[in-house]
Amino acid sequence: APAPDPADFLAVDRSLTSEERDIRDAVRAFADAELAPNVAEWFEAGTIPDPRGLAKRFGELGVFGMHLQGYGCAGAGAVSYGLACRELEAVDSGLRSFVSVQGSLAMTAIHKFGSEEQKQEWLPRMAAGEAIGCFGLTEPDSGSDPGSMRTRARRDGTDWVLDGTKMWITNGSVADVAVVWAATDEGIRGFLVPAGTPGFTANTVHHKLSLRASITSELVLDGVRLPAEALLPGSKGLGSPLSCLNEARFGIVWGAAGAARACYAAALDYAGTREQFGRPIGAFQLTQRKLADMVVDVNQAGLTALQIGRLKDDGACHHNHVSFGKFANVAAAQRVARTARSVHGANGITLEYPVIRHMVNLETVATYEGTEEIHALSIGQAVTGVSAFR
Ligand code: TGC
Ligand code: FAD
Repeated sequence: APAPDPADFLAVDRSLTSEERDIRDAVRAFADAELAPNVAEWFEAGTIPDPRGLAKRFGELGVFGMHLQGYGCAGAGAVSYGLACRELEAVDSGLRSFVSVQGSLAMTAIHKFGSEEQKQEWLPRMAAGEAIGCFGLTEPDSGSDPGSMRTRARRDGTDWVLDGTKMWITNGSVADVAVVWAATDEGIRGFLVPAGTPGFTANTVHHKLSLRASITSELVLDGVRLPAEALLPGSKGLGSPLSCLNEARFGIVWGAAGAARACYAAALDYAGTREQFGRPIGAFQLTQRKLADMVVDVNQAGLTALQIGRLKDDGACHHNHVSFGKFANVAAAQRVARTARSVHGANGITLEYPVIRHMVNLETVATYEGTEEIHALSIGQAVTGVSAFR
């Protein structure tokens, strides 16, 4: 048998179909050509300078809502979508987030719970990147416990009136439409709030030290009056937004494996060229131990992602499987990023190398879409049958 390939130690690529490999290669080529050369600059600037232009390019690539059927979406399998997320997050978690929020959150909410008119109005344009969506669930006082939200939607005749504040909303200030979750007399329901609706404002969050190549916003809803058609008619209860989160969390399972792979690859490269004490640092036993730890984490994360992807393609993926993957793979990526940074010495704290950018991004990735603790509790509940959330 051939010796292991350092870039794919367990030869996991053998388990992919040729269609899956084609999608992976197309996204990787796009990422190498259009994202990787610019991302450090965007991160340093603390924004994506041309989000509309980038959205169009992602639309042309076909990654927005690529796992959805119809309405201009690609209808790809779960593993294919996961591979796309892995390639994007190998460049930067903020870029995978752009795609996750558009496709897995905003488009998925419309696809699952929208009326036919809402789907026709938004999904084809969002798939093409001509319209940007955001997903407003979190509030200043309601993060891990979204059921405690204070944003309220009340009926006034046939209209709805929304009041409240959403916080930490990716792409909120550049979105054409916000999917806003609000408490009603009938439980939590989703609403489509187009940008420019009177009483609706979005303010960009500044001074982030993580996920800087991503736009994060506060959404303020002050007596926002919406017609009856703004309600997502199929949405009912907290389970509706949570079912969208499963889709985005699935992308993170793969994406974290991509960030880990990129950090390991950078460290392997650096260890082979950087010399101290007259030898490449990769020749020292302690560095080899770091490389061994990293290659194990990267490959185990890849296997975890693939298994969860295969379960999803078979219709056998429970949301606790996704919690397992998010919990395991983000922690693995954090270990790898930190170790890779140490291999780079002083160079590892600069934007010349990708490692510290991934390392600080992963602080966000461990927090959003359910913190490490929330997913630990989901797994704990799954194995004991006892909820320890409250
Ligand atoms: P609980 O009583 O357990 O559940 C309420 C209803 O929802 C059902 N359910 C789920 N359904 C689908 N998928 C899931 N993952 C589900 N988890 C629960 C549940 O069966 C129940 O249904 P029913 O019919 O019995 O009513 O609710 P709880 O209030 O105890 O909360 C459970 C908890 C803590 C797990 C949940 O609230 C949670 O996941 N908290 C974390 C919040 C979170 O992840 N926020 C993310 C915001 S979006 C974001 O971060 C975007 S980042 C950008 C990017 O993705 O790149
Ligand atoms: P809290 O819930 O206040 O948690 C604080 C700490 O307490 C954490 O360590 C947590 O694990 C712990 N904790 C809470 N409850 C328990 C418990 N029961 N047991 C043990 N420990 C517990 N949200 C959106 O809706 N849309 C977006 O597009 C979006 N994008 C984001 C982008 C960025 C850059 C960031 C940072 C966040 C984004 N979020 C978004 C919000 C994100 O989902 C929340 O930050 C996350 O759910 C955690 O909520 P919180 O920050 O309020 O922390």
